[in-house]
Amino acid sequence: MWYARLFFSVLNVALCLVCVLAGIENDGLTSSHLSQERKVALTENAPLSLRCSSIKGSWCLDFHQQKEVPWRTAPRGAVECPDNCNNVGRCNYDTGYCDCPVGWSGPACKTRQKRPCTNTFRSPEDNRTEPTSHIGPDKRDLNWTEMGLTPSRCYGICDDDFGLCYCDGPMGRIPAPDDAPPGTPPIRRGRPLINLHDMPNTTYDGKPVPGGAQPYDNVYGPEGYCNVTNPKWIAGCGGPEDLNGKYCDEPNESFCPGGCSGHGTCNLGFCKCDEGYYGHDCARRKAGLPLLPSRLGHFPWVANQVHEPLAAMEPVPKLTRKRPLVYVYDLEPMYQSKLLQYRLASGWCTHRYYVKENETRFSEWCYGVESALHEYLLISEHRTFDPEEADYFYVPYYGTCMIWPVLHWADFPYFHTTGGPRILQVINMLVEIVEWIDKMYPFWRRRGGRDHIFLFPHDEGACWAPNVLVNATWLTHWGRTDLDHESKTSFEADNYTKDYVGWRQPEGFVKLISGHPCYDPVKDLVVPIWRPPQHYWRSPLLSAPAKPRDIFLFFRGDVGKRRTILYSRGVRQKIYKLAKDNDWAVKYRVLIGDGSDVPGDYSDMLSRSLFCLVATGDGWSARTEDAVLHGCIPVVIIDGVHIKFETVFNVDEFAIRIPEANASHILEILQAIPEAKVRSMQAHLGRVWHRYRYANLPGLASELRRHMASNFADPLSREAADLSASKEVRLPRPFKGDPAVDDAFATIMQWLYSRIPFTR
Ligand SMILES: *[C@@H]1O[C@H](CO)[C@@H](O)[C@H](O)[C@H]1NC(C)=O
Ligand SMILES: *[C@@H]1O[C@H](CO)[C@@H](O)[C@H](O)[C@H]1NC(C)=O
Ligand SMILES: *[C@@H]1O[C@H](CO)[C@@H](O)[C@H](O)[C@H]1NC(C)=O
Ligand SMILES: *[C@@H]1O[C@H](CO)[C@@H](O)[C@H](O)[C@H]1NC(C)=O
Ligand SMILES: *[C@@H]1O[C@H](CO)[C@@H](O)[C@H](O)[C@H]1NC(C)=O
Ligand SMILES: *[C@@H]1O[C@H](CO)[C@@H](O)[C@H](O)[C@H]1NC(C)=O
Ligand SMILES: *[C@@H]1O[C@H](CO)[C@@H](O)[C@H](O)[C@H]1NC(C)=O
Ligand SMILES: *[C@@H]1O[C@H](CO)[C@@H](O)[C@H](O)[C@H]1NC(C)=O
Ligand SMILES: CC(=O)N[C@H]1CO[C@H](CO)[C@@H](O)[C@@H]1O
Repeated sequence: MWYARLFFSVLNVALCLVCVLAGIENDGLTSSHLSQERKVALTENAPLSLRCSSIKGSWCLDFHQQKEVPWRTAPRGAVECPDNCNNVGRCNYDTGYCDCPVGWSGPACKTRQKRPCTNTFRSPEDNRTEPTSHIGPDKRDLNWTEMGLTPSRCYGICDDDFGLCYCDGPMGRIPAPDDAPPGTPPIRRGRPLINLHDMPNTTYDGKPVPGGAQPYDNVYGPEGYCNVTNPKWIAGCGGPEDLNGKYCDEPNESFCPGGCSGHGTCNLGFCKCDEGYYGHDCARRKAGLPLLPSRLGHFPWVANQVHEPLAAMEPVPKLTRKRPLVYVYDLEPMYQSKLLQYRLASGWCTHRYYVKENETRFSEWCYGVESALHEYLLISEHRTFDPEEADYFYVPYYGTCMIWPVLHWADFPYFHTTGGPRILQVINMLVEIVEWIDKMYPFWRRRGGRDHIFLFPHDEGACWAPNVLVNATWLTHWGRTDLDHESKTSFEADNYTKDYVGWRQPEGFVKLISGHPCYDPVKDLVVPIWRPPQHYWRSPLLSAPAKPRDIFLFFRGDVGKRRTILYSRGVRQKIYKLAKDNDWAVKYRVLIGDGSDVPGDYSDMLSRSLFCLVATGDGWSARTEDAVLHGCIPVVIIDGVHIKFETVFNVDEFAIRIPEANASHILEILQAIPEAKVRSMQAHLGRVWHRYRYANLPGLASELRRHMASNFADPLSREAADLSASKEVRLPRPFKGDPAVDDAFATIMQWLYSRIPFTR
């Protein structure tokens, strides 16, 4: 078998490189269409035959050949808000609505909205709207030693707007006086104490504190973290993104989508706009006022991640532009920016975050598309501020952010109930959002909601989308197609099939969400998962030296060792066991297992793999992306579910599908695939792989170019170049082209263009 020969040749590569070359040549690899691959680099100016190759349907050509529309200057509002939003909120001059930051709510941001640092684990039936606070008027916990292990317990001074704990004492927090004007910053911010493992395990007099982990003195002793400038022990600084430095007491930049456009200041996700600027990214200018230059240039560490929103520019940047035009709602902050403020853990909820020295990191947060797509749209040429010319309305709610680092951290926020599965929070949030949009704007009903876009990045995607959204356009990670679906998660807190009856929803929630499939291949799109550049840094897609694909079949990840059989529909477990019991690693170079079974650099191993297993986890699997981004042929064992972009590419040209019932035959099925077919699949992968990555935000693109340059400088690259100059072809070929061209976002926009007529 040719792959076995290849494998053994590679083992002997040092001895007999020629064997490899000869072996491959003999396999008749010089098919002429393959040798035409990627002679031309992929750039904005590349011919459409290249840019639109390997595509299903005409969406790509249609997009490029459309008649562009005139680019008009943005309309500007001048509707005043009540009482200037109490000088603490942000007035939306289109609607006269006050957007309030944490700590405040109500029509003029005059109502206090507390988030005390306790988690009392209220009974789900407790329908009081105000949490019962155990925080005294001096912001100290009244009885913290008695409450046991809860995430936001404070053993210092509580910031009860954010629900964030700080040190007491000399390095501690001094809140603003009670009678200070709204929004007054604390007298001293202090060092944060947010991790449970930073909590002392005794009181000062030795009484044990359940759940505490640190000796009292580390925190509050004579050389304690909260007591002296240079403590002998340092608490972790992974909390609020805007605190950095060795002792976590130096303020720093934090993520706001679009970086507040250079017309506002970011407060952990909420933009406080400069006078006369408005909108959640401060992009808009009140009518009658002159435009001011964006201040982004004063903050190079922000300016290298985003640029000024093109839609706000006057004069307009170009005479015409391409559709689709997308209006991004300024949502009530509770559905978006307040959730960022409540998350209190950098790297969560966002695709990028700032670390020491204002440096940017791209996050491993697997739901990162939530903030990434949002930020893309804010600065995209497709954005419009004019709802009348908009083809689509994007609703930038942060549902996965709510589920993960916000929910159950403290007593607030909740959506109607504290009980039930955690996805119920997002279900209720979405129902509320539609009511809110419908009250604030006339656009929801105008086209039956069809031109509204909602993103569903959670594990089982839009399976639990409330019925009120059925007409809308869904972008999801989970392409399950059956109508009568049941949740297949192994994680009870995400089980959307098990009903929950609370006092606000005496009829349960299941009837709110049932009757629609998880995804409709006609109106919805399965979009790639966020993968940061470092995740595929050794891929030939980033010009890394193309290596022989000496791993026949690869999977590294959770193989269900500590899971129920529901996990992965049993597929990962089954194949793992087969591989282990039958010694596939040694016999066939099949590497399946978790990190302890299969150690090594993940990106490097994917680059060396011929086939890569794609099986579910609790819902979607990011393995399609991992495979495609490394030029490895995805082997999909997920029945009845579309993989990412299945409706826009002929995925059968570059992916293998095996029925779940046949999972145990995986080896023989793959071994039986003729070599020519494998080569052809690899060649097809080479034409689409760049569309599976998010690469065209300014900071992302430069990070990717940096990886490409350093990979290219790798001495091995020269060896690879020599090899490809010879007859050997290591497919897919290393990528030649610009990361900014035709990435996942561009692909989504191009597809959306083709859908416009159907939303009318
Ligand atoms: C809370 O629930 C009780 C019944 O459990 C009900 O009598 C009461 O009116 C509810 N309170 C509010 C504020 O809705
Ligand atoms: C906490 O302390 C307050 C005030 O001392 C007391 O009223 C309350 O019962 C205590 N709660 C618990 C759960 O110990
Ligand atoms: C450390 O700070 C706490 C809180 O202010 C204080 O009670 C304690 O006396 C201080 N300990 C030392 C050794 O300075
Ligand atoms: C507190 O933690 C320290 C270090 O982990 C440990 O040595 C000590 O025994 C703990 N004290 C209590 C009361 O648990
Ligand atoms: C970080 O931000 C501050 C501005 O507040 C600036 O003075 C400093 O130079 C920045 N540091 C770097 C490394 O960019
Ligand atoms: C969906 O669209 C249909 C047809 O326009 C309309 O009758 C229906 O009310 C819409 N459903 C929802 C939930 O908006
Ligand atoms: C989800 O709920 C359904 C209906 O109650 C049940 O049959 C199924 O076993 C549940 N799944 C999990 C993982 O708990
Ligand atoms: C399962 O695999 C075997 C070969 O391994 C093949 O003969 C059979 O047709 C496959 N069944 C399905 C449903 O694909
Ligand atoms: C904007 C801001 O406050 N930046 C700070 C980030 O952190 C560095 C040191 O950690 C400070 O020097 C900057 O002023």
